[in-house]
Amino acid sequence: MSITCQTTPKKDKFRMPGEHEAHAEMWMAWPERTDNWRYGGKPAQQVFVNVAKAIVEVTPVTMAVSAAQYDNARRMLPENIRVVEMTTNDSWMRDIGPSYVVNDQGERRGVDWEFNAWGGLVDGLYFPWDRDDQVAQKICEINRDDRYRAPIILEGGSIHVDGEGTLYTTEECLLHESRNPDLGKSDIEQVLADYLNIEKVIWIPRGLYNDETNGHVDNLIHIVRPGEVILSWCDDENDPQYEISQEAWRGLCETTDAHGRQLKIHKMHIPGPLYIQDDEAGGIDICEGMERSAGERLAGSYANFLITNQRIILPLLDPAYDEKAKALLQDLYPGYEVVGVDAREILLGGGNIHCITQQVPAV
Ligand code: KQY
Repeated sequence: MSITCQTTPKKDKFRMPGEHEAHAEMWMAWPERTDNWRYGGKPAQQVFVNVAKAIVEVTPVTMAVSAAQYDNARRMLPENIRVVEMTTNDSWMRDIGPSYVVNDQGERRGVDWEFNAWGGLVDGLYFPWDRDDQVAQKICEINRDDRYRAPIILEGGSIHVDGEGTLYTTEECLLHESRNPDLGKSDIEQVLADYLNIEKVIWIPRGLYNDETNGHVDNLIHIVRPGEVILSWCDDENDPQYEISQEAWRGLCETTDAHGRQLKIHKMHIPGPLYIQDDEAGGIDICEGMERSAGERLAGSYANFLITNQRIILPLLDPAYDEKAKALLQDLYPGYEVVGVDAREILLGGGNIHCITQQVPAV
């Protein structure tokens, strides 16, 4: 049974744990949307398999798959990955799955945000998005977890929490006219405090350059541990990312977290710059919302990695920077295993490994 709670996590003393805390399970969704993934999602499906395999060695994985793709996915995925039939509009589980909260009594509940495909009718990426909006509820039902339906439009990739009261986000996304135009900064902070039980929001002005999500924070930074973050960096003054990273750096240097800690910031150079190549622009259906032409700048970032049960799944995106990114993570996470997965195909769909996964915390 899964009850829809009429209270809030804060009232009920639930909090959202940090990604570095223990996970019971990981959810993903199978790519097949022909206007987002080239060649009917066939190349992307293989990469999703690779990501799932890298995760399942440390955390059980469930893949949500359409009826049409069930046989194919079941055949492509190893038997230790659970495949469940579920209708979705696309495959960005970070954004459509529940943000889980936990309490000190070992209970877990899902927070189910409203979803409008990154901007609804203003600048959303596709229409309709109703099946995606149902995914968090369906996962809570399958997991027998109670659920809160939160009263704002929000995607999981637009927030990072440290589990100790601090939430990071970008103004570009959460204050965008296409999300919650009737709410101001303090209204949004109040909803985040009520539904995730955080005490402080750190607002970063902008997300990664040319990110079609309106600047999701999970493409710009990652929390290493409370009080410590990785920031996507760019040394080239002529690259538009340069000023975005400088601005984020200045803001993060000047602020403190919910515990009054000054932040330790680690710079992680972005790959590339990366662009859609001629041969990568073929095999994809036309769509009004998503720009997939040759020459389009890709929002590539190593910060879009996933932490799960002492393992880091790192997107490999550029031989010129991959090893440096891996070495930095190895250094920052002693005792963790850093596993790289070639992730360009996910990037061509507009996101990366963090965006296609959603953890269920262990309780
Ligand atoms: O960054 C994410 N969390 C999702 C990216 C969505 C891209 C849709 N084409």
